[in-house]
Amino acid sequence: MAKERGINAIKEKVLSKKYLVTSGLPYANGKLHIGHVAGAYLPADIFVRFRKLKEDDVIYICGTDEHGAPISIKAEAEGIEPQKLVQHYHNSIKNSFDGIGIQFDNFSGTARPEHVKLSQKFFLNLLERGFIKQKTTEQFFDEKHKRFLPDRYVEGICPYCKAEDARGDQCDSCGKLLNPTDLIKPKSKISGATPVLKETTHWYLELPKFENKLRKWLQTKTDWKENVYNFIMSWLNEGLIERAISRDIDWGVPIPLENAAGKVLYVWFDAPIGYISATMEWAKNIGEPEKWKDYWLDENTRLIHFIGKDNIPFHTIIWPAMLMEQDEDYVLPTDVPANEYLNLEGRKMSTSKNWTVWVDDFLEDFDGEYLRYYLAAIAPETKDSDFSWKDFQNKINNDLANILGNLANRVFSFTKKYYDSKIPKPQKLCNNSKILLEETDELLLEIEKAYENYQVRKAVRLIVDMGRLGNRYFDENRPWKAVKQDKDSAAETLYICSELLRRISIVFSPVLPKKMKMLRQMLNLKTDFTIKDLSNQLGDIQIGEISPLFPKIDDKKVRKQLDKLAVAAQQANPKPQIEHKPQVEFADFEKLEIRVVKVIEAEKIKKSNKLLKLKIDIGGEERTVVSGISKFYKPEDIMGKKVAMVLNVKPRKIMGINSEAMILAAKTDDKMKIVVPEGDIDSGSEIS
Ligand code: B3M
Ligand code: ZN
Repeated sequence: MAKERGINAIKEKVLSKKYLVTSGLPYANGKLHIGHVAGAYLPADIFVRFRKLKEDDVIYICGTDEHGAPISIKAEAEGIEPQKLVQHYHNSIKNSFDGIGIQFDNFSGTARPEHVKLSQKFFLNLLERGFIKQKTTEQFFDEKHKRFLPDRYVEGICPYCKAEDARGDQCDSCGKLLNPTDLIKPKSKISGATPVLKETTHWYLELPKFENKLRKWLQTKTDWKENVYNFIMSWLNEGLIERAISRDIDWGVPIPLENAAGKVLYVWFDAPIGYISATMEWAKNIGEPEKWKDYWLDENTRLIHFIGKDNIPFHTIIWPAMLMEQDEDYVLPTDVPANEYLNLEGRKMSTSKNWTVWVDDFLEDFDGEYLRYYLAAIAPETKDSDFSWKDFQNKINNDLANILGNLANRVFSFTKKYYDSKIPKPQKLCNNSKILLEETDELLLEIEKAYENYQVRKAVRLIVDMGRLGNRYFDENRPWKAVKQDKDSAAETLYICSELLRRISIVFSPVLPKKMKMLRQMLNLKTDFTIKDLSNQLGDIQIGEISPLFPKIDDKKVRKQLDKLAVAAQQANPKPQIEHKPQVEFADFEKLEIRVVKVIEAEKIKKSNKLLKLKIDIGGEERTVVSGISKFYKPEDIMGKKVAMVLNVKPRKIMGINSEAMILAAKTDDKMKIVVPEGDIDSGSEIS
């Protein structure tokens, strides 16, 4: 199945030429972070750039998701109007995208009038065709704030995986879609109180009516990524249910019906329609208002939705169903290459705990293309992956600086120094030059296939391998020696390495557009090119201005980032600050007599739930001790044990018993551990 799927995928992808690529619309309630970039934006941008290399007709459409509970919750928290909030974060997110070279043909927003109008049209089409019904049900109501609580205003325990922080519409831990009433121990996100159930009327998309059509359509998707295809089929096999598509909040697309005052469309109903409204806006912006139809109303369009895995159900079940029953014959998603999650330093990312890397912060210290490279190299394509600052530094300094940057630097500086920056194209090539070029031709084919199949990790690995081949070829040919005896052979080495770098400048451009443009300028090559240029081998070389392609990342900058995370971790789980006691003289410490003693008897003291009565042996001398350890140690736990005790604290009467020593134990709020010597040692041994 997988083999057949792969071949089909490549054959079909090569044939069709028109793409409409989208990425999940980021909520306009926060800044852009690396998890977003790795999941839905970088993979899409790389794919779009690759398609442009192939001279396909491709547009990349996105925008901010500006409705829904997350937005109104945040706006209320900040005491501003939702419109103001979304405008702020729309700009912030767009600036971050610009900083890392994510290039959309249009970046719109769903609070715009055209989007509202189109969403209402989608709703009415489905209603008139009998795919939406009205239902009165009980919904959570916050009595303190006198308002109904839609999905994301309710949090609780996931009924499936028992995750504590499940939201009313979806559990982030197991991905299950939920209704707020499914949650265990639900609580209002506004007041924290337990909400009550009250009757309210809403509109429901009758998904079960789409089951057969969806199954038939999904069965043609055998070339979809395994993780996506399996998720959908398991979802379908659980049976589709009607889903509420309206909410009792005032920020959103108003339901276009008389009896719907105060009700708006559920954000996940209107958001995907944003893909179309943003394309309409794009068409208007380029002065061809009807051009959006060339993409959305043409069955030859390959509609590719890049998303994170939590958005799979909406993009592969609900959204296609919505498209199937409209007055326009919209194209259905051709592919939905969802990525898995990106973790950070081995832990799940959490924006609320600031356990993330904000793109604007990253750009203060690092080149945006370094983020592109690293997130491509560790892309969570088939399983979650982990962003580690040390690994980031290593990959940049090794793969980019030491392999590719070093190759370019030595070839170009050598050419400048010994050949006055000019090398004529050699008339004939020696054998190992031909072999190198043949090896890189094979790699180029594999790289192209990898891009076709959204395997950016593989593409990037193979490109770095090309750099390794170049360095090995350079070292084996030793041009620094050859230049003294046989200048032409040294020239051939430099020429071949430059040709290799030229090829890399083309196939690496989807990942590192700016850096590859720099490389091409050093080679004095045109900076607009397509994949066809791969076959235009270098003519005479004229090296231009050279500069370091990939400056290394120093430890200081990485340290600064790790310190930031340490602060975030401390703030998220504040450890109680230890209050130290005043310092004492060493002589004071020496007055204490601390020894290893053996517990030879132990019993609970009646009428006390804290105290044990112990008899200890101090190397022949016996004493009685009363210790407050019985909440953590039963007599049998401590009997026969050698422990540390202070022997010269004045004896004290405790519960009528004369206690002649003090046991040493480490304790926290809920734990206590007695201090014992590591390994055996005689009773009475002094501890100092
Ligand atoms: N706004 C983003 C998310 O759930 C959501 C995507 C909408 S795509 C139509 O993370
Ligand atoms: Zn769950």
